[in-house]
Amino acid sequence: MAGQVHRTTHGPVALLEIDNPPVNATSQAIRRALQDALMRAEADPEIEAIVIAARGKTFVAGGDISEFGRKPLEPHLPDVINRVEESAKPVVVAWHGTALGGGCEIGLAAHRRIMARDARVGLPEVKLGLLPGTGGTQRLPRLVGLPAALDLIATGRMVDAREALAIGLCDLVAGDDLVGEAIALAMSLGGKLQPRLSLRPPPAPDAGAWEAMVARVRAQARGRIAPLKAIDLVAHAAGMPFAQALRIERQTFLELTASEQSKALRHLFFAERDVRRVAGIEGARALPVRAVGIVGAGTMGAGIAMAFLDSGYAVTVIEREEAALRAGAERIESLLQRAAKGGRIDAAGLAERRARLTLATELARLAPCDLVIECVFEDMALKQELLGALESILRPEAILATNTSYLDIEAMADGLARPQRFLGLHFFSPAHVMKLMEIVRTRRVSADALATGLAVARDLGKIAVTTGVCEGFIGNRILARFRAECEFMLEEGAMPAEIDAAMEAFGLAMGPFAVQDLAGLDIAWVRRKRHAATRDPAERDVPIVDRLCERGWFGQKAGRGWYRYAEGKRVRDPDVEALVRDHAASTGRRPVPLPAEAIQARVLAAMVNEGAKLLGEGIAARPLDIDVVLVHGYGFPAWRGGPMHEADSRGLAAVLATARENARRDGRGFEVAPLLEELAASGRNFASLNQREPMSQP
Ligand code: 3H9
Repeated sequence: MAGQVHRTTHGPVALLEIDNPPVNATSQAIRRALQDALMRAEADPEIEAIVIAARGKTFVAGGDISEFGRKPLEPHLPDVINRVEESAKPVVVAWHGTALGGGCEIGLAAHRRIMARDARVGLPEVKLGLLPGTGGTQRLPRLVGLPAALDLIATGRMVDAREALAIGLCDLVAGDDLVGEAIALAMSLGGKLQPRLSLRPPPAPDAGAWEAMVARVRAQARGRIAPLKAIDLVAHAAGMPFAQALRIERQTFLELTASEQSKALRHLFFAERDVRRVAGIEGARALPVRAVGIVGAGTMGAGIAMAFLDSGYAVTVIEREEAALRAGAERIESLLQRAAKGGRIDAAGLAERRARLTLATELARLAPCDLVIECVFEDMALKQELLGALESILRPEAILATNTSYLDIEAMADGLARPQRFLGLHFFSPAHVMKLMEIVRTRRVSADALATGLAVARDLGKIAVTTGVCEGFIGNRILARFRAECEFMLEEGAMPAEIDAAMEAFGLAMGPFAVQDLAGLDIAWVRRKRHAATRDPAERDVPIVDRLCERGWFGQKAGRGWYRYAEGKRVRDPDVEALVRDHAASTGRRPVPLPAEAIQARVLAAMVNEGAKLLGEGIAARPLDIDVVLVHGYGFPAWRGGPMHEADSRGLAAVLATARENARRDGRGFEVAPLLEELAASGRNFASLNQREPMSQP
């Protein structure tokens, strides 16, 4: 990134506008240009005050992430930012768009901050495994107090103009003319030397407020280093000279940029954006989508309807029977009510969403839709019949999609007259909350239809990963291996609680058995029974879950499953553990001790091996696609960057060794992926397959 700083003069005020598309990151060129412009303005006798603003859609969104981890280049941002504060002439910063990280810190060093009404400001470094490195941890507490500063720094959340004004983070919220008002504010300071924030002590916190915030941050850190370090740094603001604390902050920032956690989170940051680059859609044109139809108003259909309503689409929801339609309408209404109660939408937003929603029982009502998604029961014949009927109703250019999780989408496409307009849009439940979507690319789908799917996903604020067709696509296929590996360990001496504890220590929010209890074991049981006849007898299968289901132990809703549940707490169940032990003994396997690291390594190797197969089969285009799916759809810890990144950082030789042991022990389905062998043998890693070109985005 290059970039420049434009200077214009408005009476006695120099307006410095940072210009470095797309997000005005403080690249080396920007740092140098800003430093020069500040020095010149200070030296200019005609100038009494300075305004720093930015061109384009946002103020500075932070340091240039692509520079992190390399040798820092001069001038360093802390020096430029100190120069702002030390300026003999008042400096006003005008925030618009998203003033983040270094962009927020430039503002903190300025003598006044003015903000556009719709702007947001924050220090999101923690989301990259970092902390503010240019005074943010020291100046913010002096402005808003220690607990509020720790909250913002440790969560990385952005605040809007209203909140920023309320907590003292900005001095003024502008009307329609941000820059004009910033200039007027600068003029009003009369060229007088302004007090420096760094010389002001932070306000003393209310009793207990700091301790309460520290406790919250510790509880939410769950394996992440940066939030814990934030506690120490922010605390320094109260008890240490500014310059000394600033040196520690900088040192911490540099250490964190070199940490595995930050490398993983930065990998993920770019991966989340790279998934939009998809091969084969060069020159494709996305169909403009305004009206969306959804067939099936169960949990999934209702959630999808809500997602589209939230993003401004006209939504028509169809159910065959009146009773089912009423139930679906209630589901959507309760989602709307919940959003309103939680303050996410106001009364006008609620009314306006309701007005955009149509509920009907006749498929013909979908005729004007640009996109129709079927979310009916997972039954191939039912879906095929429905898709055929839809095709005869819709305009030829409209896009038809299925939300199936497991069924063969190619077989669905076979029955269609226009398979090129048909694709899979696999939402995750709850669909209006979960960020991830898998866009399933059939053999015959057109580039335009694919581009439409990607564009719609982006508009919904989703992170969409393109996948080929196979049972389970990327996510559920890996999940199946992950779960199977966990169940195998039950036959080898580990208890559900031990496996869950190991995986929670690895960073999953919930272990696999606790998750099954939450989701309900009965659904998986129905599937198991359906597949029983066709299951490959050579495949290793652990039937313990059948024993639980036969007893009605369907999980949390039944009060017991893999665990017992009493008063909302999960506790180990001696009956289940006896069942596990009996079954393990019946297999004739000798129990082996399975320490947490061994459990984690086996599970990771199973996931990575399956990921390598998906890559080899061309189902997943790049390792980064797999990482994004697992992190955003399956709770894989973001700070490990996803399974493929984690494999790279552990070293593929070690992962391969475990995958070989898995293959030897677990047999069919766990054969070592040729790609994993190949990469390890040639000393390469998965990152080497994450080429960014020649991919394009719609
Ligand atoms: C920091 O500031 C540390 C300091 O304390 C100390 C420094 C010494 N750098 O997300 P989008 C690219 S840490 C480089 O699609 P949106 C992005 O990759 C930083 N590149 O747009 C993408 O490229 P491409 C703290 C960046 O409108 C393009 O810009 N700041 C950076 O949906 C558009 O991005 C953050 O953590 C960057 N900082 O969202 C903010 N930011 O088109 C990180 C973006 O080639 N950024 N790019 O794929 C964001 O949260 C969002 O990008 C933002 C815009 C909300 C700004």
